[in-house]
Amino acid sequence: MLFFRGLPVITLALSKGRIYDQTAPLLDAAGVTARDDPATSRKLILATTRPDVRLIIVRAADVPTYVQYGAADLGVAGKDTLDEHGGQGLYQPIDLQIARCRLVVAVPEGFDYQRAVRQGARLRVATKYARTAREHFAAKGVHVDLIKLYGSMELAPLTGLADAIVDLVDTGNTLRANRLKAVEEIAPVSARLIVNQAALRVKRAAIQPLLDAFARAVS
Ligand code: PRT
Ligand code: MG
Repeated sequence: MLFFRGLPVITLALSKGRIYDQTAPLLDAAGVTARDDPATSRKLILATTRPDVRLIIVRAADVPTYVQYGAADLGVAGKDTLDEHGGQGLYQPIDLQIARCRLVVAVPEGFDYQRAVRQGARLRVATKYARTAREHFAAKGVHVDLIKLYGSMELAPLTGLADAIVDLVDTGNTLRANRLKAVEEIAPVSARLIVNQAALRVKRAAIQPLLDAFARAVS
């Protein structure tokens, strides 16, 4: 365990972009402000105005992993990435209600998805959310071949790689720009504060006030 003048150091994992941008005001309200801006700095460990609190910058999908193994005590992760990770070892005390969007099934505008499902067609589905997609289609009794992608899922149906995608939608502009339509909502998504379960037991005195400050900043 890391200490600063007798206080345990608290490490919070965040991803650059919308998660960082929308978490920063909540952190400010909790008295924690980064000393560098991750949008311009190349540092991956950021000191804050609280000498016992530091931020680490990781890929969005890696946040649950850092917290699961205790490399970070806390993190902020979308429900999409948490469901895909599985949530082992994580306590999820607060829905921060930021970075909101929806996880959906989308297909080309001209494709009759409901009819394909009724007819028992086997669908090729491209997604980075393989686990969530597999569970969703299994629960519906739809047969799918899943194709794992790491980004730009919208391209898959346009190039013949897949019949459908499972992806996040916010305004719907990206789907429209690529002549796709959402045909099914799998889940609403927002970012959650996550905590390593062991860290919460061992560092409760240090972590609980931060959780309380987050909770106050959200409500
Ligand atoms: O981008 P990178 O490859 O680095 O990683 P990432 O995509 O995992 O991270 P990031 O920062 O893009 O997303 C982090 C989290 O933000 C996600 O895990 C979600 O929980 C949340 N979030 C909220 C979103 C969106 N809204 C969103 N609109 N993540 C992605 N998008 C993308 C979506 O994938 C699609 O390509 O934006 C596009 C759709 O937006 P609209 O407004 O055109 O519908
Ligand atoms: Mg992205």
